Amino acid sequence: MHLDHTHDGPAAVSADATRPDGTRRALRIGLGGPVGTGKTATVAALCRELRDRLSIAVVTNDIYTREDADFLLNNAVLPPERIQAVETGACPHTAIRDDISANLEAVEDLEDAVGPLDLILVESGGDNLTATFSKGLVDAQIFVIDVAGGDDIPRKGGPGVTTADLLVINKTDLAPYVGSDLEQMALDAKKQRGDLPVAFTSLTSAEGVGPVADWVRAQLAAWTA
Ligand SMILES: Nc1nc2c(ncn2[C@@H]2O[C@H](COP(=O)(O)OP(=O)(O)OP(=O)(O)O)[C@@H](O)[C@H]2O)c(=O)[nH]1
Ligand SMILES: [Mg+2]
Repeated sequence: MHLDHTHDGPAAVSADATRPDGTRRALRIGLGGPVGTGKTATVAALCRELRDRLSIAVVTNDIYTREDADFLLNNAVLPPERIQAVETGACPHTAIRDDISANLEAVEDLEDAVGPLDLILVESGGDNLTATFSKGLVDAQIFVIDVAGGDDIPRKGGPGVTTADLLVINKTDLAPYVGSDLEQMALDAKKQRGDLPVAFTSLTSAEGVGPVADWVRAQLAAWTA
């Protein structure tokens, strides 16, 4: 497992980095990626790892349900008032890229209701390799894939794999069972992403979400600098 630290600050520092009252708003980080790769599990683990030192809130996106928000609530990763669900009703990427109004409203509502916040995590509904967040919604984005989806996914590219500020390759514990070659995945990811960082994670292991949490802390340090 490794994390390449060559890329430090939020890729796009939005012009609207302050709230109407002049205070700095929370850093907004989006998590996207194909269905079932571990986005909600990553959000839950990040909340557990960071919540003692940071003021955090989460927005989840599901197509027809509040399944992911309910998972976070049932697992008590944050108090209920810090978790908001958006039901997209259509392909998830439309709500994070094309018409971001429902998600923007959710992040702004959270800042008003439980702010000041340091960090808002926005989880997209599971989608395909082309799904990315509008820079008007988030300041940085994480793309989560897993080893069980096939070790050729980094090679297949697409904007999530090639341009996300952090690529997470999750479920490394499953690699031996599905015949995925982690070294080849690392080489292919490097070829697609150049110096952009890649984190290999297994949320069932002791190290768990650590590399992603370190990256989030670095983003926050740059945001607040
Ligand atoms: N073995 C293993 N299972 C994992 C890991 N991370 C997540 N899972 C499991 O993978 C399944 C899907 O995880 P989720 O976090 O719900 O995935 P998701 O990307 O949020 O899924 P959608 O929101 O439906 O797209 C769950 O059963 C998790 O417990 C991991 O590192 N290793
Ligand atoms: Mg999810």
